[in-house]
Amino acid sequence: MHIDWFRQEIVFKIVYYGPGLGGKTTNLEYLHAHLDPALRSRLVVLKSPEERTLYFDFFELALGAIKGKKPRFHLYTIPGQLYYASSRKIVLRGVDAIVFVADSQSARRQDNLDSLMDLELKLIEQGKTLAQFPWVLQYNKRDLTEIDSVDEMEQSLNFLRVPHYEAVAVQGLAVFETLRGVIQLLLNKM
Ligand SMILES: Nc1nc2c(ncn2[C@@H]2O[C@H](COP(=O)(O)OP(=O)(O)OP(=O)(O)O)[C@@H](O)[C@H]2O)c(=O)[nH]1
Ligand SMILES: [Mg+2]
Repeated sequence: MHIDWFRQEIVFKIVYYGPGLGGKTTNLEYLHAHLDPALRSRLVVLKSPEERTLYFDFFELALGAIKGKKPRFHLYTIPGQLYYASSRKIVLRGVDAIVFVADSQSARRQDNLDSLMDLELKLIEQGKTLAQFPWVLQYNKRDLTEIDSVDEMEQSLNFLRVPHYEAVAVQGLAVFETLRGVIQLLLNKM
């Protein structure tokens, strides 16, 4: 979080984290397409020809007012592919809250865990830890057939009992709920 004194604004950074192809960019694209254009900036999407995030995606969302200051939320995604570790580290710098987008497909179980571990290690480098940080879990791709049950995903990933959302990001299901949930946690923590 930082305060922009000139613009009288509080700026929060929310990062969508998770394994490659889990649906992070899809979440941001859906939010951006369905928000009032007056409340949001242009969407910056940096994709490879194969539609994979190269560096990050980003847009800014403006909401209400807190004690005379206008909160701005900077929403970012990270590139999930393994070899973009340095981009992930840079995007995660100064993060205030996280949406972890897990891929519900059973074949991705280990990738979800690896990504969550990678996130924890990067937070520790910043002197933070998941146990004391506002974050939520999104179990995405609930529309597919070869998926783990929500109970199984809870057992595997939600050892800290954070709020979780069952989503189908391509259809926009639970995409706004997830964002509302993480903003709520973040503001409660303030
Ligand atoms: N069936 C299904 N497909 C989805 C869902 N959400 C996203 N997808 C698809 O999954 C693929 C990957 O989605 P992205 O949003 O690009 O994934 P990402 O997490 O940004 O991936 P990286 O940028 O590589 O880290 C795309 O083809 C999406 O259309 C979902 O809920 N259900
Ligand atoms: Mg992406």
